[in-house]
Amino acid sequence: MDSTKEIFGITRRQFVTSSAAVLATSGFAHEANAVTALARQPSEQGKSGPGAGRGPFRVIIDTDPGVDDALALLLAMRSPELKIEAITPVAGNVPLDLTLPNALRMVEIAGRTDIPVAAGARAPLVRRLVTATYAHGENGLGGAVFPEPTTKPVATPAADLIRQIVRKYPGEVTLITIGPLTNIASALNSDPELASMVRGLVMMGGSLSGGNITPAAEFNVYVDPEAARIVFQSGIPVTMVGLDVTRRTSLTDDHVRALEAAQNPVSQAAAKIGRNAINHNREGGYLVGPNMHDSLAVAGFLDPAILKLQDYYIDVETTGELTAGETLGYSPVAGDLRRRPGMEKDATNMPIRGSAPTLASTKTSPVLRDKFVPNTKVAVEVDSARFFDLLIGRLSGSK
Ligand SMILES: [Ca+2]
Repeated sequence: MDSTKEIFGITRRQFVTSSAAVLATSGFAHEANAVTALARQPSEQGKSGPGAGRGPFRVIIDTDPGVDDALALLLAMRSPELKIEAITPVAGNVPLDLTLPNALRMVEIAGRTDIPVAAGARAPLVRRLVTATYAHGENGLGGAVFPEPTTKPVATPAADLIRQIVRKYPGEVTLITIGPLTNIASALNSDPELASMVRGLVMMGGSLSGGNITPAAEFNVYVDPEAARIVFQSGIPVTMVGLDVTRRTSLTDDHVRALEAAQNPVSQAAAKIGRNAINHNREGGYLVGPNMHDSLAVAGFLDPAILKLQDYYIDVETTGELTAGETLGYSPVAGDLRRRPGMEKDATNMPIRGSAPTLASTKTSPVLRDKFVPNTKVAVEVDSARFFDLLIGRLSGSK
């Protein structure tokens, strides 16, 4: 499958062309176009909103459960729009020895042991693993305890399974990644043609407004920045659902009470995880949260009206002593770089530069890209109420 394959109902070439062309038109048109990236999916059948008979869409969910991963997995498994081809745990919030059984627990709770679960990477590509037990508890589920799973993972390693599934359904599989990107990067590294066969990648990760594990970096990208960079530069159309929007999705007592009231195993498990997470957050003295980062990425795929997207060129800082894992977003139509109507065309020529040369270097200032070409649609606004309607409704079984 070459670069003309279909993505969201348009070809990859059209995706790039339309993204570039729209920059030459008005800011409003740009915005309108940006919003359509995810919205193309429901429009395929002329319907809108969740549960409108769309799909099913083939997806692989790459995850590091993780409190919000657990709820995201349960949401996905309760969503008829998704044909979940595999769940591929990776080391992240907690080590693989916990993320793998946690994923299997969620599959059992949802009664979806038909979904293959494949063990992924134990460590990032070139770094030591940094975990987030401070946020997710020692067991990764905020201290909510569930029985040991009896379901076993499949024998195929995650990166191999990702490659096999994408090759089996070229142009059809969307990767939903809600953990560090090690498994995906490993799959892409093993098969140079693979990226062109992936329909799209919806990522919880990154931020254009500061980090959550360092001032610069969001956790998933911080853990494996080299892997994230491979993904952003792969040519796969990426939708980045980062802290810019996920910070606006605080789980509340009311949400948890709604889950507790519903008498089904998924809702009860989600309530237990949610209750523990809220308590854990309060004990930590936080004023807001816990945020449902990962569920938002899944929900945004299910119901594109939840997120507003904007075209960016995203790259990842990998060498900064203080900034490794930072996602840099270039847009010639954002902030001070906005041009008046009719002048946006020039802005697409914006070169993307690295740091200035040092006195010891004979090189001129490196130009990383000679002009702006978007590679990512970044979620810049979220309809949080609509998101929680979907999340709580699906988990409780009322929607
Ligand atoms: Ca996660």
